[in-house]
Amino acid sequence: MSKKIDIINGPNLNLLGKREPEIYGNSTLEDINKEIQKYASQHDIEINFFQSNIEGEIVTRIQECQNSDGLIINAAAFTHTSVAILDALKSLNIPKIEVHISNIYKREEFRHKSLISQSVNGIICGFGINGYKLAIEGMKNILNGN
Ligand code: CA2
Repeated sequence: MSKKIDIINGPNLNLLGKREPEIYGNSTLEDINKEIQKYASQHDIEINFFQSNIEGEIVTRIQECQNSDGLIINAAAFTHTSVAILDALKSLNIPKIEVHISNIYKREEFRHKSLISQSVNGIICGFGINGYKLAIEGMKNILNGN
C-alpha cells in the first residue's frame, strides 16, 4: 500500500527562485514540489504539500498530520524561534524529518540553534533543494524499519 507523507514549508519559502538565488537556488517552490511529486510517485508515495507564512497555520497543519505516515518539515525562520511548532511536533506521533536547504551552521549564529530538532527523527541540511528528496529517502527507510 502506498505511504502518505506530508511536506510542510514555512515562512518566505514561497519566495524560492524569486529572491536570494545565491543562497536558495533558482527553483521556485512549485518547481521543487513538481520534482518531489515525480520522485515520490516513482516510489509509490503520496505527498501532501503545504506552505504557510503564518505560525498558527503551521501548528494546525501539523496537528492534522496524525493520519499521515510521515512528516517532512522546513519550518524556515520559525525553526529558530517557535516553541508552538516544537510542541505541535512533540505531540505528533509519526516519524518526522527536519529539512534546511542551506547549511544553517555556516550562516549567522542565530540560525545555529533549532528549537524543533529535539522532536524529529533526523535532520537534513545544506544539500540545497535535493534535501527534500533525501528526506523522502530517509523517511522510506524509517517506514521500512531500516
Ligand atoms: O535553509 C533553509 O531551508 C532555512 O530553513 C530557510 C529559512 C531560514 O530562515 C532558515 O534559517 C534556514 C528562510 C527561508 C526564506 O526563503 C527565502 C527564499 C527566497 C528568497 C527569500 C527567502
